[in-house]
Amino acid sequence: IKRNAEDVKTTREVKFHWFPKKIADLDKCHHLVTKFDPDLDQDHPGFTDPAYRQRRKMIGDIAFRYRHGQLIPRVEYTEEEIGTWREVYSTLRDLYITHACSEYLESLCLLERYCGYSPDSIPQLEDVSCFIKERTGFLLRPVAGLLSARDFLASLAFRVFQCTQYIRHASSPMHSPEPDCVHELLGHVPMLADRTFAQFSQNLGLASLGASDEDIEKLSTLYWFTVEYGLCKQNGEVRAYGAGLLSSYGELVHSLSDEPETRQFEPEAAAVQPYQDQTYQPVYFVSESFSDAKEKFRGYMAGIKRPFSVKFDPYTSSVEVLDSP
Ligand code: HBI
Ligand code: FE
Repeated sequence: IKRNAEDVKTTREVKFHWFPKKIADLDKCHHLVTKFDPDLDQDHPGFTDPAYRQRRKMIGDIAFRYRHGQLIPRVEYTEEEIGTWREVYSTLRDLYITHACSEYLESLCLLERYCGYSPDSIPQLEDVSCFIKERTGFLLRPVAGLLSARDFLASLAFRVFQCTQYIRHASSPMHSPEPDCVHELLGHVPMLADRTFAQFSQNLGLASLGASDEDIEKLSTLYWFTVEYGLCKQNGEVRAYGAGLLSSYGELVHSLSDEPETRQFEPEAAAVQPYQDQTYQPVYFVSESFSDAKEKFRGYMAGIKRPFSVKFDPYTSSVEVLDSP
């Protein structure tokens, strides 16, 4: 039987969290977490810089006004902002050759050739969104800061990646406590242009729709150890594919040194592994390949209980909610 999720209440009164059913519903998935916000986090490099905070707010307002289907407004970045981008880009670019996985390197070359990626300008979200749409169907939409895990994961179900548009503080080009456009554009975007990785990301998102708070916590931890800090094997070597690694010089070097512990990727273990959001990870999970990670996740998913199942309809970019058999 097909029905609206609002109607899904059995005699046992199974309740579950609201979730978006169609891509335009993502306009309602905008709940921010203030943990690393420069207005509140005293350790944020921009905390004592009112001009930075105002600029970040101005760029964030674009995201608050944005509605699905609109063009993403362009930002005219300042010389100082472009300087920050240039410094990170040129430093990381050299390291990618030896540290990034082949899927990442391939996409980055395409982004450089066809999408204006270079040390000299910060790519515009609208242009990048058009590019990855053609590769994997993923779209970008602007977001004003760190989003709640539930809202963030829900957008992945619709092949939408919520992307910050402001850049980190100039005093700290190699690190940002919160996501910024360097992290999104250099960390996430090249991977979202890979078909298998895109499918894996969407599956994580679909698993999150209407999930319990405990399951959201597990999926978000899984996301952390794969999409953000994942390593994978390639031609007998270990390479990085996680966006948190590919956008941080220090941790990218650390992750492939012999300092941290590495374990074979198992979703059951990665979903409950305690993680670090203040310093480098002491443990990383290594996947055999993206297909292998995707298959293992499929197995893990089968164990997540929901009183319904969801099916994505790519023609309408909406989810059908179905009774569990
Ligand atoms: N919000 N803007 C933004 N960018 C992210 O990468 C992000 C997020 N919220 C949560 C999140 N990532 C993950 O750590 C998981 O909790 C899903
Ligand atoms: Fe991220």
